Formats: sequence, C-alpha cells, structure tokens
Amino acid sequence: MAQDVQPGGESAQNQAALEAAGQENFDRIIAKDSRIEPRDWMPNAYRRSLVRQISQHAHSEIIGMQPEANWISRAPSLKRKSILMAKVQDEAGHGLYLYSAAETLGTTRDEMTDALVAGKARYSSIFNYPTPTWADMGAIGWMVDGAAICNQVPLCRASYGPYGRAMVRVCKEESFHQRQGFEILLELANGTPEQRVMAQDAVNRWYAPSLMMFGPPDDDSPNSKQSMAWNIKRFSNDELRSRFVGMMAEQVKVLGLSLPDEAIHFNEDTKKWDHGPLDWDEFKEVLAGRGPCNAQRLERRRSAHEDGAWVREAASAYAAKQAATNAQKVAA
Ligand code: BYC
Repeated sequence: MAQDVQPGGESAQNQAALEAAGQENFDRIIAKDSRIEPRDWMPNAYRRSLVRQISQHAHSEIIGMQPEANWISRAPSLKRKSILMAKVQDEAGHGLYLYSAAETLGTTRDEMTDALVAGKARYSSIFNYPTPTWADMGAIGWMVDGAAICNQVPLCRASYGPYGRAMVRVCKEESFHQRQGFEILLELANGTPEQRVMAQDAVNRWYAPSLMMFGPPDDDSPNSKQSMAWNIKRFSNDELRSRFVGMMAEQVKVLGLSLPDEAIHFNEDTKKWDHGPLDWDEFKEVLAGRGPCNAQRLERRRSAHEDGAWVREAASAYAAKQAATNAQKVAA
C-alpha cells in the first residue's frame, strides 16, 4: 500500500514518536519522584539547566579553594595547617565529582574549564570576598560551609542521579568542614580580647555574603520554578536562606558572638526566620565580575591552568604509551 510519506518523513515520524515516548517516560519518573540517569531520554532544557547548575557548582568548589589556600602557609599551628590542607583538598575533590557528573550530560570538563578561564562561567559570589585574617578560616567554615550544607542536603535528592549521588559525599565532608570552622571561632572567641574582636569582625564581614550565597530573592529567581518542577531544587532560595538564618541564630549563642543583623527573629505567623535587608546591588555587582576579588580569583585560576599544561600533556602522553603497550600485549 502506498504511504503518504515524503522522503525522510518516516524517520522524522519515528524520531517524533521516540521523543514523545521519551518525554512520557521522563514525566513519569519525575512524577513518582524517582531518578533520571544519564542514558535516559531527557528534555534539552532539563539537560541545559543541569549543566548550568552543576558546572557553576563545580567551578565554585575549585575557585573556593583560593580564599582558604591563602592561609595554609600561615596557619597558626601544624595541626591547623594539616586540617586546613585536608579541607582545601576536599574542595578539589568536590569539584572533580561535580565535573564528572556534568560530563555525563555530554559537556566535557575541558569545555567547562575553558568557559571558566575565559570569564564566561559563573561561580558562587561568596568566593569574591577577601580573607585578611585567620578568623576568616573560622567564619568560612562555620558560615560558608554551613550555608553550603543547608543548600546541598536537599540536592542529595535532586532528580538527576549522578548529581544527587555526588552530593551525598560532598555533604558528609561539608559537615566536618563546618565543625572545624566553628571550632576555630570558638577558640578565638574564648581567647584574648584581640582574638575575640578578630572573630567578631570575621563574622560581621561574612554574614551578608553567606546569606546571598542562596541566590536572589524568590521573586527575582528566574530558574527556581522550573528547577523545582523538575525536582532538581527542593526548596526556594528564600526558604533555604531563612532556614540558615535560624541555624546561625542559635549556634552564635554558643560562640558567645553576635550576628550583625538586629532584625533576625522567628516569625510566628510564617513559622520562618526573618532577617534584615540585604544589599542586592552588591550581589549583582559581584555577579557582573566587579566584586572585591573577582579579577584576582580568575587570574589565579587562569595562571594555575596555564602552569598545569605540562601535567596534562605528560598524563596524556603516558596514557597513550600505556594504551599502545596494552594493544601490543593483546596482539602478541
Ligand atoms: N553566586 O534563578 P536563580 C562550597 C545566579 S561551594 C553566583 O535563583 P538557580 C565551598 C544563578 O546561577 C558550593 N551566581 O538560579 C567551596 C542564575 O544565573 P544563570 C557552592 C548566582 O540556579 C569551597 C542567576 O543568578 N554551592 O560550598 O535556580 C570552600 C539567577 O538565580 C548565585 C552551589 O554552587 C550566587 N550565590 O539557584 C568552601 C550550589 N545565586 O545560571 C565552601 C548549587 C544565583 O541563569 N547551586 N546565581 O546565568 C544552586 O543550588 C543554585 O544554582 C543556586 C541558584 C541556589 C545557587
């Protein structure tokens, strides 16, 4: 029987049928709150949004090594030095799991790195602030890693399997990081008057930037709605920020320090923690590349990448040599 199909039309029809079946399967997986795996069909927009978020997250871990690495050589004792080195090394590991998770979506690590060193990729705003004193190591651990935990524990349930699984280990390590930061601040807060002032000063400087880590307010967050519908994000930026404020408000009492925000209170009507206004113009400036340390962070990342070229070349040459030796063994 003659078919009413133009040349090439049949495969286009097959393609459309495959897409429809893929979409149906994807919708079913999301509806039952199960996981999408790399070989599953997924909408292009879902793939793009995941690459956007995961690559930004990976870059944050890698750039995030810099503010703390600044203090490895000046840590006040051998014990503090070894703990800080281990923490910074953990952040490198987080970056690697995340780059690997993003690679399962078809974007290579080289592509992501090229975008970062070209200044075209985002990374967390928080790492564009300076670390002038040792107390900053305490504040970063307690507040920045604390914010990261609040944000990332729900991401362990992200609908994309490789991302959610990477988050499980990351969160375990972040808990250790947060405790080490808290312990640094606790020691300083109970130390000399100068140490106490230094601890309070660091808390004052990191408070607002760590709240802004959670992203813009919900009514100015273009990606949240869709990301939540896809079960990538589980809570909105403001919900997580509020949860974090509540956590800080209690823990700061143990430190015997204070948060630089008199508006913090538990709102009995909403059952959420409220805080004072944040300077969203400053946030936008940092995102536009004009924060206090943006240029320095990017330049350092760029030079580290260039300086590491010989390592990448040596590793590739070694891998090629090994592959040739193995091929010879198989042939023999
Ligand atoms: N900084 O629609 P929105 C660590 C961007 S590292 C920069 O709300 P979304 C650590 C956002 O990308 C862990 N950019 O976006 C490491 C979007 O731009 P695009 C860092 C930000 O995705 C070393 C636009 O603003 N954590 O813990 O729904 C040492 C509109 O935002 C920021 C992560 O990376 C920001 N703060 O929600 C110590 C968490 N906020 O992409 C510690 C993973 C927003 O449309 N990421 N933007 O051009 C996420 O959870 C989400 O992507 C966000 C934003 C909550 C950050």
